[in-house]
Amino acid sequence: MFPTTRTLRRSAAVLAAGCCLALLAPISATGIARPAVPASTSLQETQQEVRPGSGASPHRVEGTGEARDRTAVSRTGVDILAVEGDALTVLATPDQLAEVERLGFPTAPLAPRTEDVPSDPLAFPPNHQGYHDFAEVTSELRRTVSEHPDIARMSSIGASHEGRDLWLLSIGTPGPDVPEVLFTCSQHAREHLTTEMCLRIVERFTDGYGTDPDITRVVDGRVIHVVPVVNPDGKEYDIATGQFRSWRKNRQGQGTDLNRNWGHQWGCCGGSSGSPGSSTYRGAAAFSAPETARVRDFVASRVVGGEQRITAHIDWHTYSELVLWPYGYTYAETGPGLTARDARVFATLGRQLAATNGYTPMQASGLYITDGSIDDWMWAAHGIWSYTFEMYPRGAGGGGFYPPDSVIERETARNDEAVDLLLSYADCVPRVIGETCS
Ligand code: 0X9
Ligand code: ZN
Repeated sequence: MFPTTRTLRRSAAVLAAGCCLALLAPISATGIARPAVPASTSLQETQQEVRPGSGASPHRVEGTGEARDRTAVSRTGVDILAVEGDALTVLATPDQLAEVERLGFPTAPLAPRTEDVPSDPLAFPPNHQGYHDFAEVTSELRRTVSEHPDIARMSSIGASHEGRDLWLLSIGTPGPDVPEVLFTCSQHAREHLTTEMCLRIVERFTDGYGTDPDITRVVDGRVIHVVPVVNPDGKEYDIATGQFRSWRKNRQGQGTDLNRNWGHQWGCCGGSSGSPGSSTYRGAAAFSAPETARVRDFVASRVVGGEQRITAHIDWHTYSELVLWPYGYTYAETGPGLTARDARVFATLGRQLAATNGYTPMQASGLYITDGSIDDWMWAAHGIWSYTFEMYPRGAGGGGFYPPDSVIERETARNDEAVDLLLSYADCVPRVIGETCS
């Protein structure tokens, strides 16, 4: 069994360290040896289940220093695992590689790495037992509300495709003059560190209430909404065999990439795929995934008296250490519903957020074009100042999508200041460029 209490969670790495060394196991994207590239920019991700015999193998793609190059490579259908300097690390089939080469990008094979074999087929593997699976998230949230019934409420905003609850933990007391901030985690199944980020936010703003004056002030003046696992089916599937599957999507059919299923400019611009087997499959229609639809409905429910109470949002991902803002569907800095002033607010606060954690700030399309992503919709549909954070590691060296649990404390704490900063601006985000709000 793995630890469930916070105390145990902190000591899990120590316990696990004595357990197992790496043994041979099926190759997974988890274990892909990505070249360590200094000053790497970022990443993207994969999408498909990676199995021995799937025909996809890890390759380096050179000459991809520009967002347009990365977008072109992405459109061939390869799984982009990392964006580091002028090169991409991808999982690609022979046909995809041929297409990438045809486009003029040199490729080179990379050696796969082996993966740990877990001791418990239902748990996270050794060195990862400090991560919370869905049942542990549920217990942690239940414990939190039982210990803090005065400030914390737990509810389900609906069910996933396979029927799991989409938990919402809300902290603080709503009111007409109380700005609300939303944090969403684990849209992408394998990005388990982000669940831990959401749990940390829950823990910090509940345990600190009444003892830490800064926390108390924030909770008295804001409502904090946290959805720790937007994609519980995918998360469970990723760990169900005890070997990480490098699964990205939800579990509807062949899987929908939830971060391509949102309803602003859905499927518009070559930033997603219409093929169900693709890692960036956008789904049959915008909000065809129950998980995105339920978050959409929750956000809509926060429109009270014609006004959206949620003013700011972070959607947490891994990895590459980036702070991203809308729009992702176009390279243009402005677009319908996003003025030059809005772009200035996004960029100014985005840079300030990145200054707190050392991440690299950029407009989302600076990474590569994505359409149907959550942040574009949050802004366009609700005027919510929405950021996407790509957490640790920066590049291949730190364990990719599966860093050991020993980094959880450090890499989630690293974002405390950014979270606090966003909360501090939630009453008037344009204050960041000197504007006042009525
Ligand atoms: O491709 C994605 O969905 C994100 N990268 S990940 O590796 N976590 O999958 C990046 C999304 C960037 N675009 C927007 N935020 N709009
Ligand atoms: Zn992601």
